[in-house]
Parts: sequence; C-alpha cells; structure tokens
Amino acid sequence: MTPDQRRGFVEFPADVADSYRRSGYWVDRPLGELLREGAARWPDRPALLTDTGPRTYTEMDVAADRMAYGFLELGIMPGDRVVMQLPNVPEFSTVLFGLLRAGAVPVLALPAHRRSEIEHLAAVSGATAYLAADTFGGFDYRELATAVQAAVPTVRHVAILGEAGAFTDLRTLATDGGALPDIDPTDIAVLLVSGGTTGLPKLIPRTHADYRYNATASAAVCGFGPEDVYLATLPAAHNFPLTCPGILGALATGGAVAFVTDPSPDSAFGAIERHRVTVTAVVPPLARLWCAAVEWEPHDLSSLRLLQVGGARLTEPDARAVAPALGVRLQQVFGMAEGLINYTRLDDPDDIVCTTQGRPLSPADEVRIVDNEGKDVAPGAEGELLTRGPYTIRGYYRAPQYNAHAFTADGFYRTGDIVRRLTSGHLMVSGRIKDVVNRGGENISCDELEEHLSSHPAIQHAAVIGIPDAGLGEKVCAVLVVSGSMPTLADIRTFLSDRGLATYKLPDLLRRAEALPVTAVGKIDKKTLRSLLQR
Ligand code: OOB
Repeated sequence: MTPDQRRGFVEFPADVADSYRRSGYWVDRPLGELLREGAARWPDRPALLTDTGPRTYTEMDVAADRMAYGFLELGIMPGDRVVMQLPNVPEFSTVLFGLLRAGAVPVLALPAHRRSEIEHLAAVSGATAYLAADTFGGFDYRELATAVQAAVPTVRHVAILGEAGAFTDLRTLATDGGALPDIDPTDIAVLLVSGGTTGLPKLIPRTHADYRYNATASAAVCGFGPEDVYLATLPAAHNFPLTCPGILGALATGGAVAFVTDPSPDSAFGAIERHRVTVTAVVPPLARLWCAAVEWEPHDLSSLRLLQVGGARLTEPDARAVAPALGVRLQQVFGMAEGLINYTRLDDPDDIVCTTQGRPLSPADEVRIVDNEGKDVAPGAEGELLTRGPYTIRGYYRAPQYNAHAFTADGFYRTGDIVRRLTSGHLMVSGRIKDVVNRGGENISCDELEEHLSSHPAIQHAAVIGIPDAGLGEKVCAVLVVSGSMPTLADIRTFLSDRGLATYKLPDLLRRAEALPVTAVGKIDKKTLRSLLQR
C-alpha cells in the first residue's frame, strides 16, 4: 500500500490477520487474479454473456490485462483511487478487473449518485480519476465529470464509456504492455460506498484477502459452479450483486455473468430467458413485482434455480410467494457493505427460509446481540447486532471520529440493526436503531438529507423519517418547520436535485409541523414524531 493509500485505513490486527490466514480464510492472492485463475481452469468456457455473444474466460482475462495497461499508460498509478461509476454494462467487469490489476483502487459509486455524492467520494478518497458512461437513464455524466474536476483538483483523468467528447474514450484505452505491479493481498482492493447513518456516505475499504474470501465462501454456500449463469440485476457496484456471491463469485467458480441495465420484469425476464440465467439477486419490492409479473410477462424462467432477496426486510407473505410464482428456490440475504453477510442455506427448511434473514456466512463470523448498555441479551431476545470477522471492516476509510462510535474498542462493527437469534443461529431482523430510511433496499441517511433541507431559505428545521409503505417497505418523509408558506413537494425535490443529490434520496412526502419534538438531550425525537404522524 502506498503511504497515501494507507492514511486513514484501519487494518486488521496482525495476530487476527495471521489467524485468518492460518485457518485458510485468507489466501495470499489478489482479487484481480480470480479471473486469471479462471482462465487457467476454464479457458474456453463463457465468462461473460452479452447481446453480441459470449466472451470466454481467456478473452476476458486478456481484455482485463489490456485495460490495466491502458490505465497505467493514462497515468493512473498503483495505489491511486479511481471513482468508477458505470451502469450494468458488460464493460463493468473488464474495467473493474483492469483497475484491480493496475493496482488502482476502484471507488464503486452507484449510477444514481449525483454531484453531491461523487464530489464527496472523490474528495475523501483523494481520487485521481473518474470513470463513467456518457449518459444513462437520461443523465449526462460528462457534465458531472466537468463539475467533479472543477471541485476536486486531485481528479486529473476522466475516461468516458461511449461518446467521450473532450474526455478520454474508455474503449480506446486498452493496450498491450509489459508488466503489472505486484499487489499485497492485505492492501485495499475496492472502496464500497455505505448507505451511511450520519452525514455523507462513508467509504468502506475492502482488502483483496477479505473480499476474495467474501466472494469464494459465498459462492460455496450458494452452490455456484461452472453451470451457473449469474445475472447482475441490481446495480453492479453494490456489494450484493458484486460479491454475494454475485459477479465475482460466479467468475471464481467457472460460471458466466450477464448484465441488465433495467431490472423491470419485461427486461430482466427477457435476459433470464436469453442467457439461461440460473441465479440472480433482487430487493424485496422487485421480488414482489416479479412474482406478480409472471401473470403478464410470458417468458421462460425455467433456467432460474435460485432467487436471492435482500437489502431490506422481506415480509413472510412475500417470501412464501416466491417459490410458487417463479418456480425457484428463495434465499434470504441480510448483508452489509461493511462485511457480514447472512444467508439462508439451500437445504434449510422452507419455514426458516421464509421467516429468517439467514445465518452468518463464515464459521469465523463473530456475532453479539446487545442491549442499550452494550451487554449481551438473553438467548433469543432482541438487541443490536454487533459483528467482527474475516471479511468485516475494522473502520471506515478516513473517518476516525465516526469510527470511534461505529466500532467497539475491541473491533466489533455496530450494525445499528435490531435482530434476534434462533438456536439454529439464524437471525431475524426486527428493526434498526440507526437513523436511516430503507427505501426498497436503498439506505438513505436522514442526517444527510436534513442537512440539505436546512439550507433551504424557507426551512427552519427539518426531520426525515421513514413512513411504512406496502410497496417499498418505507418511504422518505420530510417534516418541515417553515417560515412563511410551505414549499410544495415538487419545489423541495427540485431544490435537492439542484444541490446534486441522488434521486432515490428525494422525499416522497412532506409534512408541516409547528415545532419538532425533542428528547431530553435536545435531539429530535423521531419516535414521537413517527407516532404523531401515524395518528
Ligand atoms: C446490503 O448492504 P447495504 O450496505 O446497502 O445495507 C446494509 C443494511 C443493513 O445493515 C440492514 O439495515 C439493511 O441494509 N438490510 C436488511 C437486509 N439486508 C440488508 N434489512 C433487513 N433484511 C435484510 N435481508 O443491503 C446488502 C449487502 C450484501 C448482501 C445483501 C444486502
């Protein structure tokens, strides 16, 4: 790791790292080698399925190397952070592997992120480059690139997939080269973006060793093998479709990967049929939509063996509907970009699969369930989930103050999720104590949104809360104390978009209040606020 990359990175303690290595959880090979090992084992098998035909493991491996040489030639140095913001296109995988092999650290931004988030991610990571598609979903990322470069001077390079205009064309970068840098598996491989609880999104440093284990152990639990075809339905930059087992899990086990940019039944069912997809992952609202859509979308889904659902709580009725509607096995996944992933197992009884959110991936995952005072609760009782293990971070990147309360002194991550544990080890998620709204699997930091709202000239105080919603689980409600006339929802949404906020974070509902209830210590009392609104 370069000294610049190391700054603000909380490493695993040396003795713990040694024990993970000795137990075989960590192997001393970098993440970018997964594909090279795949090419050695399954040279002619398809690795990537695209609308213009398949690419074999060998072809992808060569493409990844050429991409890596191209990045180095452009001036991206080993250790550099690179904000990568691509939609679910086949190039996602070659760009990712190219960066990994060049020793650069992709900062995996979601396509939905806008100026506010991207500038923040680039600034905190000290990124030297920004990679994006020209346009996607009606949004022009070249304009965003211009704004990011103007605001964050470290961003020296911009490469664009598609019509690059004044920027470097990502497609013409690939080139032949001599040597690639050596990579230490304990270095940061990728920086994931957290849903965040306070302020702007946090960066989650995942090392080569831990992230590789995340992918391979997940692939084993999900029974991945060379016959599998994984469809990236959710945004590929998210931990769930990327590595749980996702794209990386499929490529680690000889399977093939396909991408869709649009998760609607119309588009995704077509892709499942065309590519004979066996596994994919969705969030609960999408699972429910897919179950309904089999009535009107006449596609052959018979290849699908496993539907993973996670990111937000799946209700029991929705869980029970999956197998009969889609003819697949359901798997509930309760995970987090910070690390810990819980899966229901393929051989779990149906009742467990439909009523729990799974159990930890690794025998080395440590789970504690604690009360308000941090004491372990009685077996089976509810409490906050704390966790530590071979693929759970020990700290957010460059966030020492935040880390001081997000982690315990002995390195457990405070998830902010309220769970209870069955004797089988399966967890049931019953709530959360962190101040986020989970809108259909997208976590939105209330704090971040409140800060933006407070900068509106008419708004004196703002509180953001989640309102239960049958479709999305929760909707974003902004409660405003205003001077003068109340702005409309459309006004507020435009105001926030103009500030560069991602669309999924915009409020769905507005409520006016004369004052906000406060707790004894003077914090906004969201519990009271929620009950006032639901009356
Ligand atoms: C996944 O990761 P993140 O980082 O976007 O969000 C994590 C948070 C969890 O702490 C929890 O609050 C919530 O999202 N969550 C769930 C859940 N899965 C995630 N809440 C209830 N039930 C579930 N099944 O969302 C993520 C990462 C990897 C795999 C799957 C999901």
